[in-house]
Parts: sequence; structure tokens; C-alpha cells
Amino acid sequence: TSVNNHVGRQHWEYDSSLGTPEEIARIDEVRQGFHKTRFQTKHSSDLIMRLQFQRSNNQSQGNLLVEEEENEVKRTLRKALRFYSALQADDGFWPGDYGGPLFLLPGLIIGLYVTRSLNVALSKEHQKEIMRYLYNHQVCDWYYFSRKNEDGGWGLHIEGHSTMFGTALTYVTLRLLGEGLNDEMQKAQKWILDRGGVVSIPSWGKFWLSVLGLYEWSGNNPLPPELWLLPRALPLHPGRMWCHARMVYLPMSYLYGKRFVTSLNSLVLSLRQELYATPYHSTDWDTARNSCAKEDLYYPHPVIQDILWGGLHKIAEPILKQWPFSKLRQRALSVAKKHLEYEDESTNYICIGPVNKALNMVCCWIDDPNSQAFSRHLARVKDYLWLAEDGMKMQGYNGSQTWDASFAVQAILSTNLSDEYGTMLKKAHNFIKNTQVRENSSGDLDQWYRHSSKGGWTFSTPDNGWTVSDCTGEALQAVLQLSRCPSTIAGEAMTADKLYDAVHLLLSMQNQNGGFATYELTRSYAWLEMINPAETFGDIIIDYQYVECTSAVIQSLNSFMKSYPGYRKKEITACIAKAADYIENIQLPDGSWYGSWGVCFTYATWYAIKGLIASGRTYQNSYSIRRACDFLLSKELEHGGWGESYLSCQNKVYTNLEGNRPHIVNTAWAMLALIAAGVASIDPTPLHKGAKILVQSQCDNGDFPQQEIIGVFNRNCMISYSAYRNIFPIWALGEYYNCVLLQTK
Ligand code: LAN
Repeated sequence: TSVNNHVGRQHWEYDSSLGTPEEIARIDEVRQGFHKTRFQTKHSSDLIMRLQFQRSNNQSQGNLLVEEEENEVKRTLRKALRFYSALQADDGFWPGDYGGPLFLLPGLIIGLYVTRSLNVALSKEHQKEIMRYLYNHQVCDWYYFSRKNEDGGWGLHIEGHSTMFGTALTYVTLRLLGEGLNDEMQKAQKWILDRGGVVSIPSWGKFWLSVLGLYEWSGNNPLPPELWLLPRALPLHPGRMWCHARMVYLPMSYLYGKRFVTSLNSLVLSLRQELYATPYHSTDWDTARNSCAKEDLYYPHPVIQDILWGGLHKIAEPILKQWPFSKLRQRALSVAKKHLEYEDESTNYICIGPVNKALNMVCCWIDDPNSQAFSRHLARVKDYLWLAEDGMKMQGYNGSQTWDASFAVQAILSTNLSDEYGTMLKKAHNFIKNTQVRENSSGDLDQWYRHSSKGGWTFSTPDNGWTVSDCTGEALQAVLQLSRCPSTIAGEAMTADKLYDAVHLLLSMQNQNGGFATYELTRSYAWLEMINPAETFGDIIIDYQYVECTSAVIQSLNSFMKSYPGYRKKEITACIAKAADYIENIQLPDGSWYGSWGVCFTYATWYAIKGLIASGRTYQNSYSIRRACDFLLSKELEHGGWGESYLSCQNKVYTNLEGNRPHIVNTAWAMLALIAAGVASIDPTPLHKGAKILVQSQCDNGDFPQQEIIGVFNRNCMISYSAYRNIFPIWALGEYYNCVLLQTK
């Protein structure tokens, strides 16, 4: 829960005095056994539950009387709400696990190591939990997710196959944390050497290894900070890139420009021997620049990149080393530094994400290890860490607080049981009200390439500062819905001026073509993706428009119009119509939409249908909605429910989970979409079947099982939304109960 009045802050400290003797014994057992017993203990774990989950009441039979089903759904909902209310923190949000990617912790640990702050920032207990986590996710024979691939490596994310990126960086991380060459480490080392050694790690890995003295800077493609000096009219100006690419390549270009390498010690020298198949100094660094292990290759460099980087590497870089051009480099570095400082200060040293958090921290340190900036960075490291039963991980963000809370409110309201669960709503309402970003970040926004943020919401906490279109949309929907509840139940409604700010911000974020991107307007061209140097990620260079973002905005503006019919009516109506057209335009031939932030076609199709309905289109008058419903219905599993694999995201083809198992979150999304479209009045059977899956999946304590990973970014990396397993079954069953069961009685 929060500390120091930072609303929504999540922070873990070890306190040996807490817990009953039984709990302590239990926890010690789990922790001491780490990397021998691993998941085999029955400790209540997201992952263990995933392994060992057996439906508690799967004996429930075929044809229940409607009456009985009604009661069963209601019982399930009550139990689910009671359980979920117990997870709520005092300041109103639901702390949760936002882990999944495996390339984040290494950045942090390497960053802390080179700044000599490992033991300052992280207690021994933190380090122990981090090691436990890393060992727990090594791909081994017992490993649930990859039984076919028992090779001792690590993936890009917890469900992925082994990659050089994951394996080499995790290996290095464990060594920096003090591990020696035990059996597990040797397996990992073998994995790396079998593939010709660490030379072929993808570019972001090359980067971190260079900082650590394990890779030569000449083996990296250039990351010239001079880009920041170019005129903004050029499409490839960093100010026109997706903010995440901009904010990651900013500190990278700073460290590259300085060719920073930590001082070599015996550990680093030993690692040079452990990780290379041929002697370190005989490596051909020029070829190394473009090498990438086949396991890691998701987005192969187009030829134009090889030409571009080759030119920059062989011609531009040597020139920039010499006077007077070296002056230019100095100037570029000082401009980059200014942007780094701006990012640090406007995010309270949290930074926009986990990658630039660690990088910026190193940048501050190399300029002045005793700076206030650096110590402020250290103070915000723990905001990214999350302790779960599989150990301590670095999350994909400083939490998913506002995002989850906004969905949770809508889910709880859908049950119509809010009389009973009013306290939960009141607390969540306060949280959302308290997390609205009240002011723009400081200075001339344009100079810092920032969109305004006043009136918006972030994905996590207001301290993070970066507002997002759909986070604003979902939060706005939540507060608007709450404002229609009696204040005795939901608390005081948000005042109109604050809602106007949100609407104003949203209207400013619509692109020419009607679609909405994530944090900013789309500022440049899709062909720039050709210069995406990150082999493991797709579509990172510009802020594209997304069906999810576009729909969330439509829904919120439509809801706003209901409460404030007169306010900027013309603009809002036009915005919604254009946005809905955009959604229809990007519908795929099979009636679905591709999801960029959740798995995958089910997620996006849910969003699309909700957006189109909110724009006033209906099943009856919209061919698009009918095709979308047909798509969803065609994917329903034989025994009911929907279950989509993360492979859909990377291959862009709808893929069922292995064994055609249903996934409760996919099932809930599909149900929500079909209910919203009114399919129940035509044939409610698919909904009855889906509801049954959800009801039967519930655990005895009211929780739902943690199943396969359900979030994604940049096509290829998965991320856990652990709150979804509670939120979406509640939401879908809530709608099902009130809009299907009670209506068709
Ligand atoms: C997120 C998390 C939230 C997510 C939604 C709001 C769900 C989405 O609808 C819009 C995009 C957004 C804001 C988003 C963008 C990419 C993020 C920030 C992440 C998936 C969390 C982690 C990821 C970030 C890019 C991870 C670092 C990796 C890089 C390639 C820079």
C-alpha cells in the first residue's frame, strides 16, 4: 500500500517479525528450498494455482433449472466480490502482479551493479527473492509452460521459449547477485555456448553487456545522440517517435555517446570467458553488430538498416570523434541530458517505464554519483518490484493501479449488488478521483515533445505522470458511472470542471483518421518501422492508433454526453462518429480485430464491439457488428467458453490454447461483447455455456484461477494482468445475470 502519501504506491519491505509462527515456518520452507523445490510446494501461488488448479466443483451437471442457475450465478458473484474486496488496499486500489517480461530485472540489476548500489537499493531479502524468481523461471524439465523445451534457458517472458536475450542477461544477473557455476547455471551456460556464445544477443542485450564491459561498444550499431539536434520536420526526429522508443533510446544514446563502461573487475573478466565460445578479444565486433540468435529474431532488420548503421558506424562515428565535430557530439549529449532530466523530474524519478528507469539512473550516476538525482532514482526502485509466490520480479510498469481500478468499478457496478459492496466502490471511487493528473508537466510542453496531460489518468499512479488515452477513457467511464449512483453508496461525484478537463484532453488526442494512439498523437509515418533496431519487438517506432484506445475513448465520451448533453456536443458527436468509422475500417476480413495489448483477437473484438455500440450502431443496423459477433461465435469451444493462446499475438493468426481449453478472461471478454451486441435475444445458448465455464472455474475462496498470460506489448512480449482473473469473470457474470438471465426469464 502507499507510503509517504504517494497515492497507489506499492512497496515491499522484509519484516522478520510479522506473521504467525505457522506462516513463518511455511514461508521459510518455500524460500529456503528455492531452486530445489521451486513450484513443487503447495504454497498458494498464482503459478502453482495455474499448475495444480483443478476445478473445485466441476461435477455440476447439464440442465440446471433457470431458477437454480440464477441462484448459482448470484452466489458466485457474491463470493467473488467478497474475495475481491479483501484484496483492496486502504487507498482504494487493488495491488497486483504486473510481471511477465524477463528482460527487465537484468537491466535493473546491471544498472545497480555498475553504480555500486546493489546493496544500497536492495536488502539481502530482496536479492534472495529476486534469485528465487529467476531460478523459478528457468526453462527446465518440470517447467509447466514449455515442457517441449527443457533446455535450461530463459525466455523473453515467463511463457516463452528460451532466448539468448533472456538466457544471457539472466545468467549475468545471477552472477552479479553472487551465484556461482552450480548445475542450473551450467545448463544455462551450455545453452549460450551451444549457440555460439553471447555475441548473437539482440541489440538491447548488447547494450547492457557493453555497459558492463562484456561486449565492445564497436559491436553495437550506432545510437547517435545527434538525432536530437535534427530539425523536427524530419520524420525520424526522436520527438516524433512513440514515447517509449524515444525514452529508451534517449539514455541509450547518452551512454553510447559517452561509451560508458564500468571499471573491469575479476567477475567481469571471468564472465568474458564464461559467455564467449571463442576468446573475447578475437571476436569480430563488426559482424557482431548485426548478429542475432534465431531464437530471438522476431523483427529481422531490413537491408536498409544494415546499410544505414554500417554507414553511421564506419563513416559518421569516426568523424564525430575528431575536432571540431566532437563539439557537435558534446552539444548533442548536453541536449540529451536536458531531456533525461526532464523525464526524471516530471515522473518523480519513476520514469515512463522499467527500461528507461534503469538507464536514466545510470546516466545520473555517471555524471555525479553523489547527485540528488541519483539518490532520488534509488528511492524509486522498489516501486517497480513485486513479490509474488514465484519470487520478486520487476514489473512492466510501476503497477497497473488506475487501469485495474477503473475496470474493477465497472465490473462491480455490472453486478447490481453494489448495495452490498458499497464500501469497496467508495474506496475505489476515491482512488480514481485522487489519481487524476491535475496539471500538465512543467515548462513548454512542445519543447519537451510532451502532449498535455491535465485532466487525464495514467496507467498506474499520478506520480508516473504519463497519461494514456484509454486509461483516461476507462477512468472517466468509471467515475461517470459512479456519479449516477446515490452518493450514500458511491461517495461524492467528481465535479464537472474535472470531467471537462478529461474530455478536453481526449478530444485533443484524436488523429486525422479518427483513431487514437496511446500517449500522444501519431506524429510520424509507419514506414519508419524499417529502422526499428530491436529484433525482439515489433511496431515500436511510432505511436500507432489502436482499436482498444479508440474504443475506450468513444465509450467514455458517449457516457459523458449522457450526463452532460450540452457540453461541446458538436465536437464530441463528430469525434465519436469518426472514431467509429476508424474502427470499422480496420476490421479484418474474418470479422475480428487484432489486439495489441491483450490476447488477442478476443480482446480487440470485445473492445471494437463495445465502441461501435457506444457510437450508436447496433447489431441490426451494422454489418460490422454482425460479422464481429459471427467471428466470436465461430471461436466458441465445443464445451463452451473461449481460450486464446498468446501465439495469436506474435503470429497474428487466431490460435486456441493447447488442448482447446477455455480461458476465463477470454470467455468473459467474448461474453461481454456478445451481450453488449444483444446476441442473447437471438440465441442465449453460447452465453449460458460461457457462464457455466466461469461459474465452474471459481475457487472455493471466491478467487478465480490464474491461467495463461493474457497481456502483450509490441507483438512479441507477454505481460501478466493478474487482476483480470477476478475483474472480468465478475463483470461478465454481472452482465449475464442482469442482461441475460433476468431478461429472458
Ligand atoms: C503498457 C501498459 C498499459 C497499456 C494499455 C493502457 C493497456 C494500452 O491500452 C495502451 C498501451 C499501454 C499504456 C502500455 C504500453 C507499453 C508498455 C508501457 C505497457 C505494455 C507496459 C510495459 C510496456 C513497455 C513498453 C515495456 C518496456 C519495453 C519496451 C519495448 C520499451
